[in-house]
Amino acid sequence: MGSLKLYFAGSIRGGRNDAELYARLIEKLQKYGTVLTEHVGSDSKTEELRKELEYNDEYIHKRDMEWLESCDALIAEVTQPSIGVGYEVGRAYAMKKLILCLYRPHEGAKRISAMISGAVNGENFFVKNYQESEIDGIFEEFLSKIK
Ligand code: 6IA
Repeated sequence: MGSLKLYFAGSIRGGRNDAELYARLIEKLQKYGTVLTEHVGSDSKTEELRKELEYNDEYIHKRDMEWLESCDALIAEVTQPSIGVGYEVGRAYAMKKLILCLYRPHEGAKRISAMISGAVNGENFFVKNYQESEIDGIFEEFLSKIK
């Protein structure tokens, strides 16, 4: 296992349609280091409900912002639009973090927000249109940017 600290962002209250995909992406990222936000991947519905009741929103926000501050890179799956993910991306951008937004074009997918695609700068903010079969190479290339 690598030693990077990675923050994975994916929709929770924005809709859990892609939760199982998030879990597979997180598993791949764990090859490179610690994924601080493992809970974004699929948990059972009862487990998610238990966590929602256990932690209040202020606690969740504070803990997630601390994790975001401490991470080496943010990887956000943005296909399922989520206010929380958009907020995390914006906060990470202000922190000058290395950011990869992953977008999966498919029939019925909402177009990616201009606030994401328009923020690409070739330096620390990247957006990648992808299919799941391409993800190993995408992670390899992106994470090689961290020295
Ligand atoms: O607006 P959303 O809920 O879709 O925002 C999702 C994003 O906010 C994720 O990338 C998370 O990092 C963060 N977030 C939102 N809710 C939680 C949460 N809830 N725990 C941790 N991070 C969160 C409690 C546990 C949950 C698995 C049900």
